[in-house]
Amino acid sequence: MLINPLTKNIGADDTALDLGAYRNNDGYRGWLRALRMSPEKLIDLVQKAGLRGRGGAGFNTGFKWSFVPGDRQAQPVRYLVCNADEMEPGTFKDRLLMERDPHLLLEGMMIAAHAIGATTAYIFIRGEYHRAAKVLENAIGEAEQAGLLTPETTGWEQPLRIYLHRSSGNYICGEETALLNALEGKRAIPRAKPPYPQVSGLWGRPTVVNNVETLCNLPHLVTQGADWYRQLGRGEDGGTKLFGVSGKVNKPGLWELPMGTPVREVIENHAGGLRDGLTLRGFLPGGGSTDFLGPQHLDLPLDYDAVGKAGSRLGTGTITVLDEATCPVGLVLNLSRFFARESCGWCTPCRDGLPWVVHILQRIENGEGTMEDLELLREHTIRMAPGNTFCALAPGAAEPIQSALKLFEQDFVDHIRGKACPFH
Ligand code: L3W
Repeated sequence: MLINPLTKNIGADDTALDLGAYRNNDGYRGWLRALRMSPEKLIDLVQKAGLRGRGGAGFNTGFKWSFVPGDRQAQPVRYLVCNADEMEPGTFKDRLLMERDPHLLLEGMMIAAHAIGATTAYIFIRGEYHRAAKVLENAIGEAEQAGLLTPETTGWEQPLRIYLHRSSGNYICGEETALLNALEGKRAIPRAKPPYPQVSGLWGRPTVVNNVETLCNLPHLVTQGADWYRQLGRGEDGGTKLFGVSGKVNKPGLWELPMGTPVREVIENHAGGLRDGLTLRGFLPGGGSTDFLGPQHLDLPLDYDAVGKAGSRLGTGTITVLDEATCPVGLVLNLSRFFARESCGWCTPCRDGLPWVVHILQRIENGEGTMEDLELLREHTIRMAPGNTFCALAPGAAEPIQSALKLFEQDFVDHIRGKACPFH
C-alpha cells in the first residue's frame, strides 16, 4: 500500500523529476481519473477524504471548493491560485515539493481547476525561491508542450493556462487576500472577509487559494479514494503531512509521516533528539505564529484538533524546538522582529503594536526591562487579538509571546531582576 504519496518520487539525489519520469511513475493518472468525474463528485470526494488546508489554517479543502458558485454559465470566469509564498518562520516544506516533484503540484492544480471550473491558474511563489521557480517554469513548459492543458486532452472549452508569478513582496503576501491584491498589481494589504475569495476573489471573480502541499495531496487521493486517504492518518485527520524539525536537534529535516504522528516520534526518532545532551523546554508546533507547548505535550498526536485542544495550532507542521540553553526571550524577540518587519501596516495593532512589542522585548533582553514591561507586553498582545485586525498576522505574532509569558515567565523575570540576559 502506498504510504508516502507526497514524497514517493523524491529520491536521494536532488534533481527534479521531469515529465517523462513522472509519467513512468504513474503520474497524471489522478488527473485523467478526475476528468472522468463531475466537478460535484470530485468536490464531494475531497470533502469526504477530510483533506485540510496545509498552509496553516486546516480548513477543509472540499468544503472550501464547495463555496464556489455552481452555475458556470452565469459566472464563467474563475481562478485557481496556488499559494507558494512560503515564508512562515521555520517552514520549508513546500519548497521541497516544488523543487523535486513539480508535476505533482501541476497535476494537483489541474484537478483543483477541474473541480472549480477554473481556466486560469496562478502559482504565487516567494521571490527568494529561485530554484523552485526555475523548476516550475520548466515543468509548465513540458506540460504545455505535451498538450496536457489543451481542450483535446481535457475536454474543456478552453485550454488551462498556468502562470508562475514571483512575489516581490513580504510575508503578508501569503495572506490569501493580500496575495490577490498583489496579483492584481495593487498594494498587498488584506481585504475584509466576507466576501471570501471563493465568491469574490481575483478581479472580483470566484477564486480558490490553496497551499502547495494541499494541492500535492490531490493526485493520489483521487486515484486511491477517500477511504484509503483517511486510513493513512493515525489519528483524527486523514492523509500524511510533511513534518519538519528545526532548532538544536541532531538531524534537522523534513519527513512525510501519517497525520496524528506523536510529537515525540518526530523529534526523537526522525530528528534524532536534542543535540549535546540538551533537554527540551518547549516547542512551536507549526511555525513562528503558533503557541509554545511544553515537554508534557510530547505524546500529543500532530492533528489539527488535538494540537488546538492542547492550546496551540498545528499550523504548517514544522516544529521549532526550544532547549534549556537557548533564551526564550531572545527567541520571541527574533520572531517578533520578523513579524514587525513583514507587516503591511494596514491596521493599527499590527503596524504600531508590533514595533512596540519588539521595543519592549529588546529592553528586557538587554537587561533594561522593568516588571511593568511584562504587563505592557501582555496588554499589547491582547490588543492584537483576532477581530481587532484585518488578518491573522498580528494575532499569530502574539501567540508565541503570550505562551512564552505563561510557560517561561521566570526567564523574563530573571532578565529584569538580574539586569542582563542569563543565557549570555
Ligand atoms: C468560506 C468561511 N471560506 C475560512 C477559508 C479562507 C481561507 C481558509 C483559511 O490564515 C493561517 C493563519 C497563519 N467561508 C471561511 C472560509 N475560510 N472561513 O479557509 O482561513 P483562515 O481565515 O482560518 O486562515 P488564513 O487567514 O488563511 C492561515 C497560519 O495559517 N500560519 C501561517 C502560515 C504561513 C505559511 C507560509 O508561509 N506559506 O503557510 C501558520 O500557522 O497564522 O492563522 O482560504 O478563505 N466562513
